[in-house]
Amino acid sequence: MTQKLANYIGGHPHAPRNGKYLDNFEPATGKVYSLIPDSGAEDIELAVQAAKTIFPWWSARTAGQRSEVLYSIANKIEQYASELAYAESKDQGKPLALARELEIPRAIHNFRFFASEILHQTEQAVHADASETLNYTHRSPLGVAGLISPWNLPLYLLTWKIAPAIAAGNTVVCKPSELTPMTAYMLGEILNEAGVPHGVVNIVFGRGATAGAALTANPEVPILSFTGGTATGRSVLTSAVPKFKKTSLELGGKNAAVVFADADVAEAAIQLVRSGFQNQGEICLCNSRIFVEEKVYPEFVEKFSRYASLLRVGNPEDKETNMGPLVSKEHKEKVQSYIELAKKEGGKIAFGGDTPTLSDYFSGGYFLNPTVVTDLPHTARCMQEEIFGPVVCIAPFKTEKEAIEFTNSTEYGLSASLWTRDVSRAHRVAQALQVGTVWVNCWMVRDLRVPFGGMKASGLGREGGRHSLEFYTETKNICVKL
Ligand code: TXE
Repeated sequence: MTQKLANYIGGHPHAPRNGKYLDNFEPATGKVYSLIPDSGAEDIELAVQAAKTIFPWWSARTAGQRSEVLYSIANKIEQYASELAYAESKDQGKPLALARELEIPRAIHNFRFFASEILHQTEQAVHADASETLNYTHRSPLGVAGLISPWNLPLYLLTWKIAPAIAAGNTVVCKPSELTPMTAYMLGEILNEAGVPHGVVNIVFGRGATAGAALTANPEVPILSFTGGTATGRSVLTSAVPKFKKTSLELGGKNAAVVFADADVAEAAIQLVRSGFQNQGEICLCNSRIFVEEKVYPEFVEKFSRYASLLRVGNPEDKETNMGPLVSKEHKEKVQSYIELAKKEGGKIAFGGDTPTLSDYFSGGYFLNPTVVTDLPHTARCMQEEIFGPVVCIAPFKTEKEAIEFTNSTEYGLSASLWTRDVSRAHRVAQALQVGTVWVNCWMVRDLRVPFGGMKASGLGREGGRHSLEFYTETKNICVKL
């Protein structure tokens, strides 16, 4: 009997009102292994009402009381970490080891971080001249927050939204990606075991165009936090604008790495193979373009291609596996179409570009080998458009000015990494890059205390630390005559 998931509304499982379900495929085999609610506007409305009903009570809890609930959620996720990691790997395709090392620990950290952060919030106060008046800020939650998350890091990114939103005193309606529902479904039961009051968190499954669009349009949802593709981000913002909804968008990227000749070329190649192919290249922060100073270009391409060829593609449960399948048949076909385009654009396939040979059990899976493309101009479509898969394009540059120009040449501005031993150049180039995050001689070092988000077509707003708590609250100024 195929497992049927349910929406989690008001602390209880709910079947979709329309009785419809979507097939949920296992990426490693291509087989249907569960069914998810194909929810509509009425399911979203039910969830919004549950969240609205308890909002007055939840928002009246003290920061200390809300902090305790978040710590309890973190502890419960930790208790089920192994089951969640297995579910995540089966549902999204990422290696089980990666789910255990990255995905689940970050979900736990999200709740523990904001459980603490909420206790250290301060307001601003200003005494006017001659102390005749006192101005001070007062922050309050907005109400029901609509949280929409993508399929690549399902639990990590969903909890990155839930934790600050409820810490700040809001209640939430979540719409996870229909491609990877499993860990969000398990989260519902975990929240009940953690003692989260019913209605504070609600989770509705379904497609973006129906359930997602109903959530962004719902008049009783004044704040939206969205993570996903840039095109979808435009639809979300279009829906939010007429009602002036406070909106945070974390969108796509086409992140570049810049390797100068004075860098540790071998170390840069090792780190950039991780950065290009981790989670099958399905992390918005992956470096999918690498610009290398001409002097060391041949050496870098040789090392990078060799290291990429050592990656093990296969069974996500195998602890030796470095890359599992892509998330869906459609996504694999999209990535393959870009590999064909790269060849048409004059690129050379330095490694990969094909599918691995695996046992019959995985014959229906969405596997692709890591692919390295060289010699494309920075203006090529494969160098400009987000592929969001295991495809990395490498090209040479002559000057620092050219490296900056190439990096800034796309519509995106999410992140970049710089590899050089010249400290002044590191700071100078980092400040010239039009991206929200720059890593120097490292990648994906995340600290929740700093602002996170993209520029240009990569997003709107910043979340992280106090930036998240500011986003999930309204700030008023009160002026009192003394
Ligand atoms: O996005 P989609 P995906 C980006 C990544 C890639 C994409 C992958 O770069 O481009 O996300 O995720 C719902 N109204 N980032 O393919 O299709 C949909 O159901 C309301 C960037 O999932 O945009 C899903 O739940 N909702 C990021 C969610 O939106 C709608 C980190 C995302 O779906 C909707 C991770 C609609 N009209 C991935 N249409 C970052 N910058 O941090 C779809 N959805």
